[in-house]
Amino acid sequence: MIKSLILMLALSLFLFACAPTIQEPIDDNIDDDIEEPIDEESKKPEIVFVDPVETNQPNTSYLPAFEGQTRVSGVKTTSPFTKSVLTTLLKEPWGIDVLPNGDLVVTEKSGSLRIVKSDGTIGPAIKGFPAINSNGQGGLLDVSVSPQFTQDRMLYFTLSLRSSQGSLTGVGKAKLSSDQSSLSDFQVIYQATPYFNGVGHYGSRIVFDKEGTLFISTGDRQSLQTRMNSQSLNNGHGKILRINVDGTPAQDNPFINQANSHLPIYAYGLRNVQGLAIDPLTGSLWASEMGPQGGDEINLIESSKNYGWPIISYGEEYTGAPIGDGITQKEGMEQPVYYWDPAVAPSGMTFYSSNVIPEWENNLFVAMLRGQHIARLIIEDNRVIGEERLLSDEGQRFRDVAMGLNGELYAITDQGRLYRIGK
Ligand SMILES: [Ca+2]
Repeated sequence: MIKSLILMLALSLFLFACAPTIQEPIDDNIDDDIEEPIDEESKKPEIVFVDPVETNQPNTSYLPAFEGQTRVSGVKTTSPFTKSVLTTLLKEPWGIDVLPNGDLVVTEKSGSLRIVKSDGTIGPAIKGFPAINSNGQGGLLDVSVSPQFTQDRMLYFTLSLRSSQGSLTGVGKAKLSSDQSSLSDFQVIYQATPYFNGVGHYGSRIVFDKEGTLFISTGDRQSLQTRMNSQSLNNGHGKILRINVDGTPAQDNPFINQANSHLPIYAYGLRNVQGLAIDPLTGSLWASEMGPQGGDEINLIESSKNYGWPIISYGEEYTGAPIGDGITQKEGMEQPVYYWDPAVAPSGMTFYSSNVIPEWENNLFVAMLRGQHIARLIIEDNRVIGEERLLSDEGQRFRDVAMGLNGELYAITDQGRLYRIGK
């Protein structure tokens, strides 16, 4: 009796367990779209949080404006990945981008462009640029491949242009020959005026947004004489600019109708932005900024906004004196999403727009010069929630990092190396 009761109970439990399987085909159409993202998510390993990566004393005693603005939890990549040095033969490379055929375009500061195959084979130095001031921080700086490259073969560059009045950050474009051996018709399309007799803080990243307009970053020219230019709308120093491919200001730029303003300005109050990246999901623009001593920043750049330099900063002068009034917050000025003290000197950056290494998807990778590593930042709701230092054993000053076509990252260093990081 008891035996048959148990049997019946087991049978009904079995049938109950089977029920969802029987019903599945009926629900299939309805559940399809809902279930897919959940499956995707489950492929992503859990984030492994560890101690914050920064263990050195900060230079200043400033407090962050919100929790998670600096020294967030460390994170650790658990998926296997490889790093390899593809070449050590580049000479002071500054900018890197990827052609539609997978070849890499790399600028060298002294004034040449090189095509590098994905196996590390370096092509000859391609010339064809105007007079460049490559002293100090100047030179042939960034490169960006036209979104229509397969049709127009155009490359866009930033470079420090030279004249008798000094130097400035310029933007130029030129056509790469079909055999990839030469550039023709170099044309300067934008100049971040005024000229200044100095060789520092050219900013100088250039990226295309989803509409095919160009964002360019500039610097404050590293002089007390020009520093306040970052706060003024009548010049191209210390800005994010937005222009069309013919050099004209983007038509919905925020100060386009304001008298005496430099029309390409998109955002201002920046010190020296050497990293720009577009979030592939949202299309929003992110910038890395070299602070003074301490106070390096990551900013989410929005039209017309003032990012505070040199009025607010989490850093100090190299003498240890405060910047201006020594304040970190002010009404009408944007807070950085994230900052570092002591300085790591952030340079080029990219979002990881692949799922080849699933836990890296949509993370921001930042090349660090002084910090000598590549930072991996996990960003959620426009806040950094985790930071990892990759390749920190290499002893390299990382200048720029770019996303390859097959889920791999490429990074260049001041010492002349090209790294491949991926599966
Ligand atoms: Ca700022």
